[in-house]
Amino acid sequence: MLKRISALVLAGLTAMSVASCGSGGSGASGGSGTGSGSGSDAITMGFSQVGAESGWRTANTKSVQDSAKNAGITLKFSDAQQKQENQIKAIRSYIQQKVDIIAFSPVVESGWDTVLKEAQNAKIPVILTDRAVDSKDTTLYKTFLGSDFIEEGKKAGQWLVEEYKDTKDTVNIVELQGTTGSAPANDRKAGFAEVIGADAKFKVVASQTGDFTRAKGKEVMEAFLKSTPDIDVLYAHNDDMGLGAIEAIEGAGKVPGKDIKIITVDAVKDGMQALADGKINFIVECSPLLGPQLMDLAKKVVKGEQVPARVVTEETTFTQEQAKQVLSTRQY
Ligand code: GYE
Repeated sequence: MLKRISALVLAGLTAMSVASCGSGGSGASGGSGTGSGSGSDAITMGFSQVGAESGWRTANTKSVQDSAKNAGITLKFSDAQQKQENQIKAIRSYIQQKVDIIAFSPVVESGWDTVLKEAQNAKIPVILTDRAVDSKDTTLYKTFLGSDFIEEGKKAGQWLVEEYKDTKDTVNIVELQGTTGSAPANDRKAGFAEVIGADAKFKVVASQTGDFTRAKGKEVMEAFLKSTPDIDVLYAHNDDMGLGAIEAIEGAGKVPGKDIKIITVDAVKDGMQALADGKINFIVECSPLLGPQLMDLAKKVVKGEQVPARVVTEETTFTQEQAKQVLSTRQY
């Protein structure tokens, strides 16, 4: 399977220089002795991860850690356990430690301006990875590397439209949303709604967060099954919630993939296995392997080179047949 990364260059936005973080060392590395030595190439990155909520996240963490090692970048890593306050604390501590660059995957979209301003005032550049922020001031970060989540939601919707093209009957859909306020939850919902909204037969009869976890996906699906008769389709914003929901569906004596059709996002191994087994019907891919690009971008930013304001990961989709073919070579 091809996995290509395409860079969309938005001219002009990234022209700001990062004079203080480069090789000069005057003032930037203070006296803390974080490997500044000759001062030139050693880069220390502070990375604040969302948490360990899903298979996707585990693969993403590994990708970041492995790539830092391969790129010779010293990584200070912290896990925020899906809490914004923990991420803000981590970023502040990275500022205090005078790292060369900060990268983070913001758990939710809003509420970052103050801490990003603090980093900017300290002249420490920031890269957003995986998830976006909704800050109006785009000079607060150098670039955003990650998927187009609206597009992912649209792909999920398009499959559904095609699958039900020959019926005029109402299609009752339940939705398991990702973490409330997160970019992937907001955008996967919006992209999906836009596509299915063109035909009134598609009805989202229940929609609730399952926080991107298996346990919550199961719990919420159990509640849906009790409160909502005649569910035709489940749209889960990630594989893990879908896998939890499958347990709930089987527990209720129904057959996942048949009695209730299931669409998920991510395409991690466990999800692909369930797709190949016929329990999931369609998966929209979202690649967690962002580490190598992140390290490349970080090196350029620290050198003061221009980088694209947005780097979009290119992704595909999988049917049950396609899952059977690629399962054995799946990396995550
Ligand atoms: O889809 C989900 C994870 O932000 C793209 O977060 C990521 C999402 C991913 O927990 O499984």
